[in-house]
Amino acid sequence: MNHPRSPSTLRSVALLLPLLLVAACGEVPGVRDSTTDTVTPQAEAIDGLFWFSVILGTVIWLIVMGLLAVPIWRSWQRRKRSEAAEQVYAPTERGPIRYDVPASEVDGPIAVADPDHIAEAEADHRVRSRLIWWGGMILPAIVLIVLLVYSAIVGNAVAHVEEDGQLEVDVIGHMFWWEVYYPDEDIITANEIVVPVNTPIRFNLTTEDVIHSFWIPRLHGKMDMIPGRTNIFTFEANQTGSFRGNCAEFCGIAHAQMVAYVHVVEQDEYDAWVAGQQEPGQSVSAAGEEVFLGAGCAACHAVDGTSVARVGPDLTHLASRQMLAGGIVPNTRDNLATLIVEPQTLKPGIPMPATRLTDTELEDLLDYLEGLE
Ligand code: HEC
Ligand SMILES: [Cu+2]
Repeated sequence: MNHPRSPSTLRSVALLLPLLLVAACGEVPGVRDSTTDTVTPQAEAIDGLFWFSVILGTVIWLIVMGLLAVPIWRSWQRRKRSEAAEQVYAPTERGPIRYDVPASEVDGPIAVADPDHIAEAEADHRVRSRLIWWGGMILPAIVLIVLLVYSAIVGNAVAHVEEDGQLEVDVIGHMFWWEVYYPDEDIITANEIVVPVNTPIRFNLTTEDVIHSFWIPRLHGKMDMIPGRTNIFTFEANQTGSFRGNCAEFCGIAHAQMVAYVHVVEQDEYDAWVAGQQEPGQSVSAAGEEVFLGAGCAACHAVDGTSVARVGPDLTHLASRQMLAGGIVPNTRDNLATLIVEPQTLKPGIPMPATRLTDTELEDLLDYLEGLE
């Protein structure tokens, strides 16, 4: 065992502090992911439960620490007293004998003989057994029941939203991106989900492969995406903005780069977005489309009319998205080029092959992709 203040302990503490500080800074500029900075009644209810548990836990911890301090303090007092009466002499025939024992232990048998001490010991015993019953069983049971009831109430409250005027969106987890389908609007997109503000929303969560967990901290708690099952994730955002989240269930090598955005916008902006998404994909570059089809991209990606492939994100309206590759990099020409030529550099573990193209082919393909509005 290390001495508590050995250099290695000091070093780990010294390393840990900046690490914690850095962790606190893990924020994308302009985007806050905090669970406590809520924008829906659902997240707010969960936040309430969180703070209730934290405060209750802190109070209980302080009480327990206080109770622990009592015997420690008492034993200090006892030691101080015994140090004061360090030497105890007992007369015998051969003169005084020194006992090298603490006075407190010599007290023992005398105390039992003393009726006052007997009463005191009995009272002490009663206090102790009451402490065990109340502190060890009754109070913890009450605390657990309160937490159970409160979390059941919160769980029930966040499981439903108003059904009238509800917008339904299917969100399907893939390694390592999110497929998004609006059944009523017949829109298909990826990674960025656009929804109107002040409208009850229902996401039907499922997965195409392994278990993922959908989590947008400012909107709601985590919810698993389980093969063969649909989990319902409901919320109503009362504020516009872009809310970011990450897959919260380890699903493979690029799990940490499986980012989702929910863009909450005003109703008219949403309507305009829907109208844009419902238009057929237009290609501005016929040469680029040829490259796209020739390079085998359509085996995995659909662009209106080119294929029905769902292995990779639908690219019909790729240019309308702000981010690329599971929400990890901005949708720029440079990032598109890297994604096509060396996808593993952009996102290690991505199930998309590198494509070899001539410079002209690449430029044509990029024109084509950038034209997919
Ligand atoms: C074997 C299947 C496959 C092939 C072939 C393929 N891709 Fe992909 N592609 C994927 C997958 C899977 C993703 C999503 C990966 C991720 O984000 O984790 C992806 C992502 C993308 C994205 C990002 C989309 C977004 O919204 O984030 C673009 C753009 C793209 N591919 C273009 C192409 C082009 C152009 C080609 C042809 C040169 C191509 N892909 C060939 C599987 C493929
Ligand atoms: Cu995942």
